[in-house]
Amino acid sequence: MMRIDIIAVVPDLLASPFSHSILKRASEKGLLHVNVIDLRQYGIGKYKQIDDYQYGGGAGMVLKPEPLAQAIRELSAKRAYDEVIYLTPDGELLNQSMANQLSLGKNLLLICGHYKGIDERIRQKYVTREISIGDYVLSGGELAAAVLVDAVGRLIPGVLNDESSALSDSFQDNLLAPPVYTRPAEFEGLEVPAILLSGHFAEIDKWRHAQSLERTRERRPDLMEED
Ligand code: 6GU
Repeated sequence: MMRIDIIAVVPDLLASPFSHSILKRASEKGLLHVNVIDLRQYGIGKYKQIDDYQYGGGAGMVLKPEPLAQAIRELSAKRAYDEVIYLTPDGELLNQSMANQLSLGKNLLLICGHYKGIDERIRQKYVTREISIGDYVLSGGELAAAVLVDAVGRLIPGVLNDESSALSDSFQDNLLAPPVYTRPAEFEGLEVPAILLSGHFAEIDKWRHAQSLERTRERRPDLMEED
């Protein structure tokens, strides 16, 4: 059983993503447990303050260190985390090999920022890893956390029905997936490639691999130069 705790500013954004499809099955099978913590419950004073103006001036609020530290300490007292991950656009870019690696862990703690981010000292003292899901800016880390949990959760052994299914994903071997077809054999004048109807499975494997290479060369040549 893998456990993922998520500290969120807008926990409602994480209400539904893990209750459908593959991640729902993962939780029903007891393979993944996702627990969302509302940072507000660690807020300071009568108004449960969690953010504040930034020193030095400038627009945008920053998440105060005390509520985050309190939440992280309380959670860390209950279990040891493999990683404390801060979701941030200036983090390491998420890719399939990171997802593979994270899926081997037991407990993960994810921290979602908001506004201008979190006080730098939380990053220094508590965060072990910083991850971005792409070169664009989201309003908060929650949707990025949902993406990370989906990418990691489906890789937990036993989650996918057909164990080989993750192996044929795009990126699993740094190649994009080949095109796929289902019935009918002819649709709006377009036919399914004859090789797929041939029953020659060795030939079909070769065709698919060639299609993967061609697609990757055309669309993502950068993948072919990696590692
Ligand atoms: Cl992890 N957070 C936010 N706020 N924006 C992002 C991101 C994360 N990754 C890409 N854009």
